[in-house]
Amino acid sequence: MEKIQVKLPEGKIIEVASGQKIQEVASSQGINSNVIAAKLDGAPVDLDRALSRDCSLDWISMNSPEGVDILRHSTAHLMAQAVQSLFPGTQVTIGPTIEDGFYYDFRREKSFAPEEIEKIEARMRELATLDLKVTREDMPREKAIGLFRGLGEEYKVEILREIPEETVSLYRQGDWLDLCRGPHVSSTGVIRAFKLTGVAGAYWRGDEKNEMLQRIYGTSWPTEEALREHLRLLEEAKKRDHRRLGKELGLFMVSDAIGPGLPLWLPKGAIVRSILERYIVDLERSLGYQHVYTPQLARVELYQRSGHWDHFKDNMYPPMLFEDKEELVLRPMNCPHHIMMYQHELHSYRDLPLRIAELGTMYRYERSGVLSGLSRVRAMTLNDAHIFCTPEQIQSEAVGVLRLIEQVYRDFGFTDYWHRLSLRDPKDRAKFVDSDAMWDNAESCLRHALSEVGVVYKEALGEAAYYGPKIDVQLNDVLGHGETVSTVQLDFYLPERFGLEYVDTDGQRKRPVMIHRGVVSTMERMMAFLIEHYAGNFPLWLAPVQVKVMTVTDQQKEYAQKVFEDLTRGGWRAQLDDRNEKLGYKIRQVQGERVPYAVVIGDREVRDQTVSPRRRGGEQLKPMSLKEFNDLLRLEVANKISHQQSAGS
Ligand code: TSB
Ligand code: ZN
Repeated sequence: MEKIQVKLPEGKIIEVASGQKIQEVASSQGINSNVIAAKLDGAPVDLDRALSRDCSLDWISMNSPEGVDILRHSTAHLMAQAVQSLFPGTQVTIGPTIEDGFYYDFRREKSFAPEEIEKIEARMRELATLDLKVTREDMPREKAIGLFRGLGEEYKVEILREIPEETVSLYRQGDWLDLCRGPHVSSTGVIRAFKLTGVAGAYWRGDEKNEMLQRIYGTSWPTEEALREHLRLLEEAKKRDHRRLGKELGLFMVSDAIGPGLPLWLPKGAIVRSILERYIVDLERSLGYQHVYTPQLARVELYQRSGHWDHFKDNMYPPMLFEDKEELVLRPMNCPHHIMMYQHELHSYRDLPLRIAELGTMYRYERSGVLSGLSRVRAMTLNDAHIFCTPEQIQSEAVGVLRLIEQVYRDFGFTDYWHRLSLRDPKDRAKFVDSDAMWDNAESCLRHALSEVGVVYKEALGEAAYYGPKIDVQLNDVLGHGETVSTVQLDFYLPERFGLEYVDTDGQRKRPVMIHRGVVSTMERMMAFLIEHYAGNFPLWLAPVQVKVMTVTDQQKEYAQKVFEDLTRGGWRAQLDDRNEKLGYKIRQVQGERVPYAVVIGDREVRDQTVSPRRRGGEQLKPMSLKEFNDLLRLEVANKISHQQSAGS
């Protein structure tokens, strides 16, 4: 029998008979049961694959990101099998994996009722218990088209028609089969810990002109414990969801009449935003930033010159033509406006670094599918700044921004974040401007800045801005998914495009460098994040309403009114609840509104001219004078203290 050589992950080379399956190699090597697929010369394949030539093997464990993805993909198949066995006539379309799970879109007139979802899940468990073998079969495309047509699967036929390859692969388990590239688990018994998590309508190919399909979402994990923990976090994320809390707490709204991605800030949300804005503007001014105002429109030529038109057009609203000659666009970024301001006068090295900052409102055309509450919108205001500096100043300026970010995160109490060095994809010459030397230089400057601050970072190819590499600070949400909040971007390109100059010490004209940076991100994204981070329990310094004064009975109305007025005059955001309602009811309401302090005025407080504050979490403080209460509030604001969250939330 012919022998072949197989190189194992640790470098060991073994000889096996040609035709041996990877599964057999794995067992002979005592590989543990968490391995659910393998890499054959780097390409992921099923364990059932037979080896026919010298090769190298690598194991894919269920606990690795790649492995869990395969597991989820196989679980999507299991779900489709269950659906088709329970509801004959339902057609399958596509069923990809997504972050933390998978979905499958089905063609069925009716949407799936909750009882039906339960049934599907139960059927999946039965099919998993049967431990059906999952096998792959390669087939000429034409034959596969005939096969699926015979099964009445029109969508698969349509998909197959668009596949360029002459041979396609099918996966079978029991009497069910699907068109799929794989790889998959070797048998359905491997799938143990899963749950169906939701249903939604979805258009075929995501196009609203097409028919509506029924999408079922699910999740799948290597162990029961991992599944349980994920479901717990999902619950927590749901409770904190800024779209739900934003509505419940009256912070912001979206209106269909205005349009998706164009949020409206309600009075309470507007208070939080204005505090946020004042906070960052004051901090930046103290660090030498100069805040400016510039318009949200500009001639389209400005963005042609900056390169946005070539590299960022997909995210820009089309120009508006006025009087047949003047074409204006809504700006997608603020940089060109600040560049014009820099060019307004001749600068010398003494002016640098020049830090031009703005709460700059800008507009981006984001596809409707990616819009989400406040965290991804189409109209937004960025805590933006462009630092114009000499090449020698790059590192200290970048370090300064990284330190500012750390300070801001400390003030907000953010601890779960990480740095990402976002680099271009050198193969993508369209998305990123084309100059190897420039990119290499900029990249090394950012690495130096990161190492000076001493932060560890991950690198991400293809995540750079078109004009240069950046350091993005990713804040994790409850589910551990990071989203870019702060960013520090190094740019040699725009100064070149606009021919920027400064006069150096030797009298020579030189080219400055630009650092684009955002610290608190857009007000929109930051607000979304803050709501979820605090679960709606804003610390005192940010809370839209800080103190609610409430009476027990009408007897205390007069004194309560005085306390309320004193607090308001003292600059506190206070409300008065002197309605003739039960105290328990009023307290429940103030807890629901997540107001940090409730001040209940009873007969004793009237008699002693005191207040008895009660913290959001339920902690009752001793009676104190109004002055003492003021001092306590002032200290809490000064230290940006965040007390525990309310008991019931
Ligand atoms: C920092 N020109 C630079 C600026 O000078 C710039 O615009 N960079 S950006 O494109 O990365 O955007 C800055 C930040 O805005 C991002 O890091 C992100 O936090 C936030 N942001 C981007 N797009 C959106 C959006 N659609 N909705 C909400 N916030 C967004
Ligand atoms: Zn910029």
